[in-house]
Amino acid sequence: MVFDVDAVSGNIQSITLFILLQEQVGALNECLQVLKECNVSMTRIESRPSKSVESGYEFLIDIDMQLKDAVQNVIEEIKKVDIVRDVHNVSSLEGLNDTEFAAEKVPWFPRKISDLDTFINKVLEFGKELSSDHPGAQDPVYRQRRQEIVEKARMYRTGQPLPRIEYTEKEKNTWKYLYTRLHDLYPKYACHNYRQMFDLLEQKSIFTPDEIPQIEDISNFLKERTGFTLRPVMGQLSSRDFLSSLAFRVFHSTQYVRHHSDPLYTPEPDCCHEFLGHVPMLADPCFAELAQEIGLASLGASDEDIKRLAAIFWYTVEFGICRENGDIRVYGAALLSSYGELEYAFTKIPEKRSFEPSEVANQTYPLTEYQPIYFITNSFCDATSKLRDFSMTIERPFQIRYDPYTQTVQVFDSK
Ligand code: NLE
Ligand code: FE
Repeated sequence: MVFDVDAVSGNIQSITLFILLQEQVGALNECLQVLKECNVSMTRIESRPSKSVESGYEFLIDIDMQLKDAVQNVIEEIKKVDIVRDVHNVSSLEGLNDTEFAAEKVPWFPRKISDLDTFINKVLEFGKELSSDHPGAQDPVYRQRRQEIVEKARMYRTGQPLPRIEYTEKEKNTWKYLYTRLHDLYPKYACHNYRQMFDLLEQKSIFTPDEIPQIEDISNFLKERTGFTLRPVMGQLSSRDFLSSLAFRVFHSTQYVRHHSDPLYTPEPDCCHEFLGHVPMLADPCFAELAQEIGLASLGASDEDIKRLAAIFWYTVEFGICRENGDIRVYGAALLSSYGELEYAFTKIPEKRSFEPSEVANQTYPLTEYQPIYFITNSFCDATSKLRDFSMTIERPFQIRYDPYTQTVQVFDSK
């Protein structure tokens, strides 16, 4: 035994160690042996492949220490293990402070779930004032109704009950019309994972053609399935803000309904798009994990990288198509919520290319028209693993870990 940290009494403190190992059979075991010899109890461990060292592995290990000064001794002992490339106490850094962030020119990002409240009034052009080519732009009654609905999103703060909307007959008719039309197309065009979750939502009577679901009921459903929750939003957020919320498994959802004059396509997100497009996919555990990973990769990323992540998001989460049993199927939300574009996507008009993250990341796209190009992946699983590979390539001068218990992100120096 090297020394016994329990020998001195004091308050127990939780310390997080960052350890970088060269991959080798039993490598981790050797480090854990050191902890055992130091009589240190480990309370949590996380691992991932290293981005900086080839065939290296990074571990974050939480240990309970009674004596703070003993941490350095433990670190020194671990350093002696020859496959250890780096080890340091990341909890002592308590994240990089604001001055360090400013020096590194790291854009601000949310650290805790209530930080998402800062996005409330930051909506893009469509949000409060409809742009002129929106079908509802010239309809004062529609605009007034939207105002009423977004007002509830404006008042919402993290932790409050999610606002419920009493939808009008006109809105319910729009929903019902789109729902029934899409319902007929899904068996032919929607991917397996989507249909499975859609069926479950129907079984639970959350999805029915007659009633527009409430975000509260959907959020409770998602929470049980994947830990995702919805929060109301006044309109479209910037890519940076929107993506960052995914790090917390929070999905921003509009509550207003598209204009009744064109139920089969709307240029911007509305609740039909969020519910019929995104919700079934967010209920899939594999997809949820992936969505969060993109969110985590976006935190503090450069403007250039946010643009690339947003393009990848666009061509997968919004407009993704995959192969399934020799056919092509849709998993992208913006197609799954638009009868018009869903049918169009399967015609010969749009170009279809195979999905290559590095190509897609630099692709530009129209926001408010049918897409000229779609990208196809080999399978839904392949799409998620390609997305993951891409999100791993985003370089930042620090590392991030999400703590689901406190719903906070921990930032630490990885240099
Ligand atoms: N065009 C989609 C629809 O009609 O549902 C909405 C797109 C949101 C990005
Ligand atoms: Fe969307």
